[in-house]
Amino acid sequence: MPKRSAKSLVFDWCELTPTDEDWNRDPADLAWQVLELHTIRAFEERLLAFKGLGLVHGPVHSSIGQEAVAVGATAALHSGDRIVATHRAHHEVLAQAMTWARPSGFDPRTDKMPDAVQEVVTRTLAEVMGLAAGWCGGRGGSMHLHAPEVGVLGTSAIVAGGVAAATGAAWAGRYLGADAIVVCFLGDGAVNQGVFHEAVNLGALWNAPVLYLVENNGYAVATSSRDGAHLHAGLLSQRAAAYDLPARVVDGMDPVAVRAAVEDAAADLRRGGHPVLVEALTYRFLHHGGDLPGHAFGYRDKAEEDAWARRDPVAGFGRALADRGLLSPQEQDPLRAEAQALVRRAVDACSVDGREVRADRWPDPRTVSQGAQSDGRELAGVRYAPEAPAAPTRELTYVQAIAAVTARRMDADDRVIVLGEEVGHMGGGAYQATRGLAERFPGRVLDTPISEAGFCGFACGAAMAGLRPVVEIMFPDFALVAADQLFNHIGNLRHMYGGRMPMPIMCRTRIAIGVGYGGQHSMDPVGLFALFPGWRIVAPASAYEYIGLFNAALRCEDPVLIVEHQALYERAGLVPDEDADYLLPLDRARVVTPGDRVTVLAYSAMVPRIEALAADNDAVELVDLRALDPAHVDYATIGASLRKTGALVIADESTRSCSVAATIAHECTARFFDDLDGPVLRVSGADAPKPVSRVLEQAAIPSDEQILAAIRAAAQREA
Ligand SMILES: Cc1ncc(C[n+]2csc(CCOP(=O)(O)OP(=O)(O)O)c2C)c(N)n1
Ligand SMILES: [Mg+2]
Repeated sequence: MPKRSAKSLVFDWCELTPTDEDWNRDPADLAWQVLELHTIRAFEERLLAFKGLGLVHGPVHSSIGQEAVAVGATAALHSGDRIVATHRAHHEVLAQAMTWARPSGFDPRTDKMPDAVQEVVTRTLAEVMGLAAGWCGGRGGSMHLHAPEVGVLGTSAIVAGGVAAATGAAWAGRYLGADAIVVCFLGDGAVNQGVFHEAVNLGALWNAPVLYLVENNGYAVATSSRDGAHLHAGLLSQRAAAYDLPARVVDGMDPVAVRAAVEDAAADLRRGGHPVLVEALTYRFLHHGGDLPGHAFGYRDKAEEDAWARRDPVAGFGRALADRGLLSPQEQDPLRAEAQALVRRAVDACSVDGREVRADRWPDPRTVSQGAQSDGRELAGVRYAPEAPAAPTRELTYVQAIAAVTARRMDADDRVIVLGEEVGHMGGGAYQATRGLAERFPGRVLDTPISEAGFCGFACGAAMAGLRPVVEIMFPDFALVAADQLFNHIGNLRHMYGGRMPMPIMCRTRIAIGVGYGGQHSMDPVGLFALFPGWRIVAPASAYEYIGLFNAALRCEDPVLIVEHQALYERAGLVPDEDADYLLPLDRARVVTPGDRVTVLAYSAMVPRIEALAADNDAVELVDLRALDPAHVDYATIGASLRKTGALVIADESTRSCSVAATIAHECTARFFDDLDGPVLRVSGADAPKPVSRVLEQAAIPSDEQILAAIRAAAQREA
C-alpha cells in the first residue's frame, strides 16, 4: 500500500455572517432596499396573475423568495458594475435597473419618485409581456433580458450559458481600464454544466474581476441540490476549490448579509484579486415556473416550504429593521405602497385595467427579422479595393497574410485581441497563422486551455464589453464543442436582445480536408454556420482576398466566420506592397474566369482547383462565392452570370447533407428559373464523415472527373 503524504490542500472557504456594522447603513439606503424588495415581490405577483389571464406569453420563472439575493448584491455595486444572469432574473434586473436609475442621495421616504425609476419597472414589465417598449422590444421576454443602459449585460435561458460571457466582459472591462466588476448570477443547477467550469478556469487564470454568485435556491426544477442527487460534493461552493478561488457562503434570505458578502468580495476584486464564488443560500417559494408550490409536484413537502416561508426575505427584513429600531413599520408602510404604485403604473402602461394587453403596445410584426445582423452602417461609404492588387506588389503566402493582417489590425486598434489554443506558443500556433503576435502584443494574445465553449463564450462577453476578439478554432469540428456559445449566444444575441447590440467577433478556422485527419477534423463549417442568421461567413481564396476581407470583417459589427483552408496556406499570391488596410466587400462574389455555357460556383480551395481544371474551357464561368451567409450570398453576380450561361453547377467539398450548396441551389432555382436551361447540378463530398485512409478520403471529396462531368453535363444541358 503506498504511503500517503501528510500534506493536504487548503481551500479559502468560509461562511460570512453580518455584523452590527453591516447594519449600520444610511437609513435612506435601507429604505431603498425595502422599496426594492416590495417592488420585486409586487412585480412577480402581478406577473403570475398576468400569466393566468394570458397577458404573458411564455414561462414565468418567479423569483419570489429570492429577492434578498438581488437587492443585497446590487446594493454592493458601484456605478459601472454590470450583471449577467439567468432564466430567473426579474429580481436581479429590477434591482440593478432601479439602483442605476436611483439618483444619488435619493431618499424614498421623503423624495418624489423619479421618472427614471418608474421607467425601468415599466420597461421590464413590457419586455416580459413581449411589448415594443421592453428592453429588447419584446423579443427577449422574461428569460432574455438585456439593458446595457442600466448595467444589465444580459440574461441567458441556457443554464450556465452566460457564465463565460460574464467572465469575458469582466476581463474586457479591466483591459479597457475600468475599475468595474461583473456579477454573474447563476443557479445551483448551473454548476454542473461544463461551460461553468471552463469559464471559471479562464476567469481564475486571467484574473477577471468577476464575482460568481450562485443563487442556491435548493432546486434545479425538481432536482434537489441539497440531497446529493446532482451534486456529489457535499458543498456546492467546494467547486471553487478546483480553481483555487475563494468561496464564501452567505444567508441569501438576508439582504444585509448578501450585501456585506458581495461588498467584501468586490473590494478584493477591485484591488486586483482573483474571482470569487459566493454561494447565497435561498429558496424558491413556488415551483420552477408558474404559481403553484413545489409540493404540488411531489418533489418536496409542504413542511419544508413552510419552514422557508417563515424566513421570507421581504417580511424578515422589515421585522429586522423594526427590531433594530432602524425603520419602524409605520415608516415601511408608505414604501410598500410606493412599490405597489410603481408596479401598478407599469401595469397601466402595458395593459387595459390589468385585463388585456394594450393593443398599440405590440411590436410591429414586420420587424420580426430586423437586426439579426447589422444594417451595415459601419461599412457604409467604404471604398473597396479592386479585385486584384494594384502595383507595386509583393508575394505573400496565405498563412503569412493571416499573421500580417492580424498584426496590422492589432497595431491599429487596441480593442483587437487574439485567443485560441496555442495561438501564442511555438512562434505562432501549429500553423504559424498567428506568427510573432504574442511577442509583439503582450497581454493581447491569449493562449487558451482546451475549452472551446469557455473561450468562445469569453470572446462573446469581451465583444459585448467593447473589444474585437479574433478567436481561432483550431479545426472547424471543434465548433460543435462550443455550439451553444457560437449559435445560441453569439449568433442569436443581437436579434434576441432587440437588434441594437453589436457582436463584433471574428472566428477563424481552417478546413483541413485532404490531409488524412479523419471524421472529426475534416469539417467544412459553412453549412453549419449558415443555419444561424446572425453569422456572416466569408471564405477568402487568396492572400489578397484574405487581407481585404479580414479588414472588412474587423470593421463589421457582426460575428464573422473566416473560413481558411489547409490547402491554401502555402499558396503564394500578390498583395499590395504598401497598403495593408484595404477592404474587400463582405457581400460580393468574384467572377474568376468568364465563360458562356455554364456557371460554376465554388469557394475556398475549390476555387483555384476548378480554375486549374477548367483553364482551357471557355464554356466555364467560374464564380468565387466568397460571401456565404444566406443574407449576403451575391445573387446579383450569380444572376448576371446565369443570364449569360443558362446553366449552374455548385461544387464544394462538404459532406453533402451539411452543405450550404443546397440552400444556394434552391435560391437560384427560385430566383433565376427562367434563365436556367436545366436543373442545378451539385458536386459535393460524399454523405459520410471524411475517412482517414488516403483512398477513402479521396473518394469522399469530389474528384476532378466528377467536377468535369458535371460541367460537361450542364454545358450540354443534360442533367
Ligand atoms: C442547457 C439547458 N438545459 C436545461 C434547461 C432547462 N432548464 C431550465 S431552468 C432549469 C433548472 C435550472 O436550475 P438552477 O440553475 O438551479 O436555476 P433555478 O431554476 O433554480 O433558478 C432547467 C433544467 C435549460 N434551460 N438549459
Ligand atoms: Mg436552483
